[in-house]
Amino acid sequence: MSSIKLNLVLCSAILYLLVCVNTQSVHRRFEYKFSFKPPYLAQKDGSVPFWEYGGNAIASGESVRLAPSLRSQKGAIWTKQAVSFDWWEVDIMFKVTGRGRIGADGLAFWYTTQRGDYTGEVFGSSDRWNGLAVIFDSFDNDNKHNNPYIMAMLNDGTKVFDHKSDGTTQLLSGCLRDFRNKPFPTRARVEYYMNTLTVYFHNGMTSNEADYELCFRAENVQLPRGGFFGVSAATGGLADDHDVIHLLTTSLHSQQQQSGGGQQMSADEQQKLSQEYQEYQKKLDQQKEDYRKEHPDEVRDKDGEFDDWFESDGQRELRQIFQGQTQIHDILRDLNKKVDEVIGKQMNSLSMLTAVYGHSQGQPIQPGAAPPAQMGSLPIGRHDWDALVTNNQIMANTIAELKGFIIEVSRKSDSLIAAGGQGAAASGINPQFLNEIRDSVLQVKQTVNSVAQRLTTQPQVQAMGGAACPEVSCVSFTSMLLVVATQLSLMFLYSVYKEKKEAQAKKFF
Ligand SMILES: [Ca+2]
Ligand SMILES: [Ca+2]
Repeated sequence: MSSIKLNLVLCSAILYLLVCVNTQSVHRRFEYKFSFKPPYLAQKDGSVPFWEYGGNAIASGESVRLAPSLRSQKGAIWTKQAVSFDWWEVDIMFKVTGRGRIGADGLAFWYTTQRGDYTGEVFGSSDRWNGLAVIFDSFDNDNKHNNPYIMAMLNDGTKVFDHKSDGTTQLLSGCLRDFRNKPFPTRARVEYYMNTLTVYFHNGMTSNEADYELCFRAENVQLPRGGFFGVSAATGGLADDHDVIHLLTTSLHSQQQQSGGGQQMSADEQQKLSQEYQEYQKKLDQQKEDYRKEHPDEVRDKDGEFDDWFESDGQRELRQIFQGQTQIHDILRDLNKKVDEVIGKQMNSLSMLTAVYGHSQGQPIQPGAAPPAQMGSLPIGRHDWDALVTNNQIMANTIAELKGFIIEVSRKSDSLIAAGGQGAAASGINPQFLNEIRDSVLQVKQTVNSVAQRLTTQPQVQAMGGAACPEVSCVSFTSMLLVVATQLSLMFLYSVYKEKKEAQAKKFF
């Protein structure tokens, strides 16, 4: 009993915490100047609006290939503007793919005071950076069998990244996750809010948006203000393709920030920004229109590329397997949620019944009887008490009805056995099958007898103790009766069906 109470206290404490967290709501704003995504990620001149890229990086309409699967390639993409907000969340969707069982070197997300070089030494960007690097390190340089690895490293502009040890002694935190060659794009969500840095990772085994898991959380992280966002990648002797499909930035503002001086600024700024955005959108639409006019045969070309539209048997099979897996995963998660709900409800009812039982010990519950004298101190009112007593009565009546029903079924099954025995020779029903049915029916009869016995002894026990039947066994008992009844009816139907079928088969011969 004490463990149940302890659990309840814990549950309410967690609920309270959740409510507290929810009340401190975060205002979020999508920052299009610090984001890119398909379609039309790159414009027709190859530029990515608000971003600049270099090295071996190539941008297309669908993704930015930071480093292709060739030896010793380096590339990066950086925001043109410095960040103007304190707290942010960046969602990066990327793919690291290669033919090898192992690949190299990896990819890095940056938030630094200066944009890095396009030919730097650290995953395609500069060493001795000032700010944050979240590194997706594919290659196991120190041969400790702990790569691919995701890690964050802070630098004040003095430290040189130690490739030989994969930065093991320098990292802030990290997690061992494989991000290469996944069926769906992998994703990372880097959140920096109130000096807490959190990295979530989506392993790309499903296409479900909600399947992020925590990689690490670090508190008291001080990042410099006004930095630049960037993503870079590099290959070595081994080479993977490093593609970034999208990078979406959201600025995070606490409630205080909203109600403070930020309000005035945001009204003007917002109007200016939305105007700018509309102009940009118009320009983009115009360019798309021009492009279509200049390339009228584009549609016809696309028709010719039928090969892309088909998939091989292997590809289809794989796709179907992953779709199935995703569905199973979703169902399991929903089931988990429901089981949690049921457990919660059960705990509530248990605690209520425990309270009632504790106070009414020694005083049998009689239908229509007045509640006990100490009712006033109970956590339930008279109304609840009456409801409980009525429920009890209804339950007893239902059990009595079920008993009658089962006795009837039992009688019918007896006559069925007798008829089956006579008709077996005539209709040619397999004697083994009949024996099986007989065994099952005998088993059921035994169960029914024991049930009937229990039903007759139960009222006496109730009259003596008032609570000799614990709540849990009552519930399983009723469901057991139902199962027995269903089983009997099914068997009856099956034997009739079989007889008919055999008779039909006979007609054919
Ligand atoms: Ca490495
Ligand atoms: Ca390593």
